[in-house]
Amino acid sequence: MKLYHHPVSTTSRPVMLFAAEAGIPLEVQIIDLAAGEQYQPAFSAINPSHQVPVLEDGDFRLTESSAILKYLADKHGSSAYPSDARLRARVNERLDWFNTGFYRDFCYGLIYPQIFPTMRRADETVQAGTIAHGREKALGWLKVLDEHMIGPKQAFVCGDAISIADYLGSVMMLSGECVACNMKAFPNIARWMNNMKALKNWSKVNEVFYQYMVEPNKDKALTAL
Ligand SMILES: N[C@@H](CCC(=O)N[C@@H](CS)C(=O)NCC(=O)O)C(=O)O
Repeated sequence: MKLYHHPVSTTSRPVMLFAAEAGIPLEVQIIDLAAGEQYQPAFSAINPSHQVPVLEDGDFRLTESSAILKYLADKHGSSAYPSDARLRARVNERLDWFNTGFYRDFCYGLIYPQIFPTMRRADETVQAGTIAHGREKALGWLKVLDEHMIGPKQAFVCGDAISIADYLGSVMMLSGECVACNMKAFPNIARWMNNMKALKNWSKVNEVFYQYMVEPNKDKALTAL
């Protein structure tokens, strides 16, 4: 199987991490997003949405990080995507929760407009409003995640067993380090993130993210939580 990805991409790293942890061999091809390779004809033919990740399994092509995680987990009979209907529905619920409101407000609202020049709003008032709105909404989502989804007892977002929702959600959560988010107010999230950071392949998969997204921003006065 082949994965088109980018080592910094928030939606590619969960797939890379899960595949590495589950021992799923992937041939990988980096699409240089910074150089606009996703808009070149060769990749546009692979994904007309111009986004990574994309998985190819023979003549079967699949986009969307959540769909790819489910497919890989199913294909390998991984316990990270249980077959029991209710357990699976819970994992799907968490995946959708991370991928919609949380990702939109935490990453695209609070963080990305501050660290990606292309996502910065041209008008300063609009920029400030976008960040303030994203921050306020993200605080609400984080409270739900901390108190209701993880809570004081669970190790992971669906219970004590790791699931593919943890892979997707933790990589999104890690984006908070770009603006130096302090997780003191969210002790259960902090504990969960430590569980994820203890995975054997965590550091290797997130190495380039730290190099290109955390390091260059660390001395800037950015809005965090
Ligand atoms: N919903 C998609 C989102 C994928 C996505 O946003 N990919 C970004 C990188 S994190 C991308 O390829 N961006 C390139 C572009 O939009 O130009 C998924 O979950 O896979």
